[in-house]
Amino acid sequence: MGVVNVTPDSFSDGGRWFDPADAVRHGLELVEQGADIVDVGGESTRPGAARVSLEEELARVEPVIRGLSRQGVTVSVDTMRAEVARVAVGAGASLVNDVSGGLADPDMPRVVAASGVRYVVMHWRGHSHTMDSRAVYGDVVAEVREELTKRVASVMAEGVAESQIVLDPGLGFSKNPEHNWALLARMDELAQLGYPLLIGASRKRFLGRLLAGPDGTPRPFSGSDDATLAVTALVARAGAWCVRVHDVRPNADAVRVAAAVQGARA
Ligand code: PMM
Repeated sequence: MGVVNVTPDSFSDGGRWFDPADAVRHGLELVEQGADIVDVGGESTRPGAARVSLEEELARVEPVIRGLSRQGVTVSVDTMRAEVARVAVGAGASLVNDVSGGLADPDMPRVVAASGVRYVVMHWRGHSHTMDSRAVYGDVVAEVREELTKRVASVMAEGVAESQIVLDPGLGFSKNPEHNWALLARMDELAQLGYPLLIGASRKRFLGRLLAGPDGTPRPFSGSDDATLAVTALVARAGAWCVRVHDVRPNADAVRVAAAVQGARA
């Protein structure tokens, strides 16, 4: 999954694809580089980010989703809003990527259920301005598992089918670096829930912290693409269904390597 953030302020690629025509062009480039899905988002989820209005979010994503879908691209919409998901599916999106797992907008599960598209339920504990203060766990993997299980039960009670659901531990969302590493190390325990897993590590702060210089200054996100690639290789080998990344070509190659290694076991 390649990322197109149609925002002026996203953590890692904010402002670069803010014009719809540029965003569509970038999405097509990502497909050319090996993306199976292009994830289009109009609201930044970086820590501390302010929310955008519904109208603004729709104006950002709708033309890009329509433009990419028209060209045969499999499009995902990265949104917490049911109305944006509804319009996006109408414009051709075939996956709803909800970083709140249905918590931010109570109408989301019903809209997803009615649309029949795949639904990424990410582990989430609150909006950007509060999420860092909620990074408190005893056993992060057990708690993320438990909270995701509750979300699954809740969205299924609203009509979402089991076959629509993809789970995501939400790296960096109410998680500090040690939480993210534990979730990656014990991904098998998340896989035991029985749903496909999506992992979004690309250019996140915990990679920059790991790669900090001798004085402790975190490596800027632009220098963490090789570390992203290492995560991709590891999680693809461990059975992840999808990785959400900004720099598609090397990550698509890593996924193919992991598939070849897995295939050679048979
Ligand atoms: N991370 C971001 C945005 N959307 N969606 C899913 N499913 N999983 C993630 O980890 C995720 C996401 C934030 O990343 P960006 O602002 O750098 O694109």
